[in-house]
Amino acid sequence: MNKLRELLRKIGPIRKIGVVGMGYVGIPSAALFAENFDFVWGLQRGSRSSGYKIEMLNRGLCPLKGEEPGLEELIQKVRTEGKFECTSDFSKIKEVDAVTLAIQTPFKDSVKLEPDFSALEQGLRQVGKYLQKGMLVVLESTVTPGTTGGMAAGILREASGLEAGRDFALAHAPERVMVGRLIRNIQEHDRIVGGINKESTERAIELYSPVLTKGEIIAMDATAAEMTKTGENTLRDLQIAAVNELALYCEAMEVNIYDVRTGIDSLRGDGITRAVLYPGAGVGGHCLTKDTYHLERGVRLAGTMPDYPPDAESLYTLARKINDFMPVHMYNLTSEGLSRLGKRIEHSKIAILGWAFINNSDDTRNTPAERYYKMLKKEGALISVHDPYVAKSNSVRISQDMNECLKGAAAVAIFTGHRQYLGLKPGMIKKLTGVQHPVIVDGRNVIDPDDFIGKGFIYKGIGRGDKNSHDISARA
Ligand code: SAJ
Repeated sequence: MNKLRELLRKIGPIRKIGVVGMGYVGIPSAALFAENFDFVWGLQRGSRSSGYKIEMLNRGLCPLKGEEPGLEELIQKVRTEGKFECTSDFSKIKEVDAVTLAIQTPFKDSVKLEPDFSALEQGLRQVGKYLQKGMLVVLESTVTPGTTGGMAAGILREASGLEAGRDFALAHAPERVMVGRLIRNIQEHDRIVGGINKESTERAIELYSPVLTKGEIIAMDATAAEMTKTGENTLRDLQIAAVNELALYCEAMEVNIYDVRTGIDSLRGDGITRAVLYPGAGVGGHCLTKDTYHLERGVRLAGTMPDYPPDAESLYTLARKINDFMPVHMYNLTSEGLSRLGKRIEHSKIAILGWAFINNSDDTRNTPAERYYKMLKKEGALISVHDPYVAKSNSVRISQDMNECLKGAAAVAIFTGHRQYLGLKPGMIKKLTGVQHPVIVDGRNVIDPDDFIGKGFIYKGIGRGDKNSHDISARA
C-alpha cells in the first residue's frame, strides 16, 4: 500500500473539517459539512473588512446579503448542536481531517492575465503552517488550470515540509454556486472532484458525497477539474458573445434578432443543439468576466502551446472583447438616437436604468453599466442612475427615485432587466423627462418598441435592426 493510502487508513473516516474563507462559498459549504460530519471549524481572518462575520456566525446569523433559502436556519441548527464554530485561530487546522479553501481569486489585470492570488496564497500558507500528515486539502476557489498541483502544492510544501500526494491528499473541487440558491446548488449540482493522484481523488469524494442530494460526483484529475470550471464559464461567455455578435449583424441587416433567435432555436432533434442565449448590454459578474482569463493563462503557463491557427486570436478572448463592447454599443446607440434630434451626449442628461449586473439582484460586481457611465462622463453628459435593488456602488450615486432620475433626461438607457422595468409606460416616462422626443435605448429587451415609438420616442434596441431607424412619430 502506498504511503498516502496508509496514512489515510490510519486516520480513518473524515470526522472534523476546516473551511477557510467565510464568504458566499465557504459559509454554506461549512454549514452543510457540519450537518453531515462531526464538527466544522469556520476559519476567517479577523480583518477589518470581514472579521465581523466570525461573531455573526457564532451567534447563528448569516452575514451574507440577500435571500439565501435555508442557510440561516442551517447555521443556527449546527451552532445549537455544537457542530460548527467560527474562529480566526487558524491553529485549529491541526485538529481536522480535511480542510477546504474558498477564497476569491480576482484578476489584477486581464490584459496581462495577472490574477490576484494573494488572499489564496495567504490562506494556503496558513493551512501549510498547521498541516498534518494524512490530511486532505481541497481548493474550492476558481483557479488557473495547473494551480492545485503547482502553486498550491508548492506553498503547502514550503510551509509544512510535507509532499502533496504522498504525505497529504490534495484536490480541486470547484464551487458552482449562484447567489440566491447557495445551499441548493451545493446539494443538487453535480460536483467535479479532481485529486492530484488517485488517493487524493478518492479522499475528496469521501468529503463531498454525503453533502450531495441530487448531485452526482464527477471524478477526474485536478487539472481537468480546473479546466472544467474555467471552461464552463468560458463557454457560457462565448455563447453570449455569439448571440451579441449576431445581434449587431441583425442591426446592420435591419432585422429583428428575436425573430432570428426564435428561428434558430426551433431547430431541434436528437443531437441537434443550438444554445442560443440572449443579447444584451454586456456581461458583468465575478465569474464570466474572469474565468476566460484563468483558462487562457493556464494554457500559456503549461509550457506547451496548443496547436492553433497561426496569428489567430483566441476565440475566447475575442468573445470577451465582444461582450465588453456591448456597453460601447449602448453608447453608440444613445449617440445615434440623440443625433436624430440634432443633440449630442455632451451636456445632455442621460438616465441609466439598472446598475446591478444581473436582473432582480443587488450584485453590481463588474457591471457593464460602469463602462457606459465612464464614457458618458468623459463626454460631458449629466448622468443619473436608478436601481431598485442597489443603494450605492463605489463613487456612483444610485437613486431609487425614478422621478428624480428621469427629470429632464434627453435619453434613457436600460442596462438591467429588473422586473420593475418590464412595465415601463411610455406616457409616464415621457412626462417625467419633460422632453418632446426622448431617446430610449433598450439593452435588455424589456420594452415594446412600437409602444414607445408611437408616443414620440426615438427607440434604439440591441439587435432591433427592424426598429432602430424608425420614423419619428409626430405625437408630442
Ligand atoms: N447575460 C447575457 N445574456 C445571457 C445570459 C447572461 O447578456 O443570455 C449576462 C447577464 O446580464 C450578466 C452576465 O451575462 O451580466 C452573467 O450572467 P450569468 O447568468 O452567467 O450569471 P453569473 O455571472 O452569476 O454566472 C453564474 C455562473 N455560476 C458559477 O460560476 C457557479 C455560471 O456558471 C452559471 O452558468 C450562471 O451563474 C447561471 O447559469 O446562472
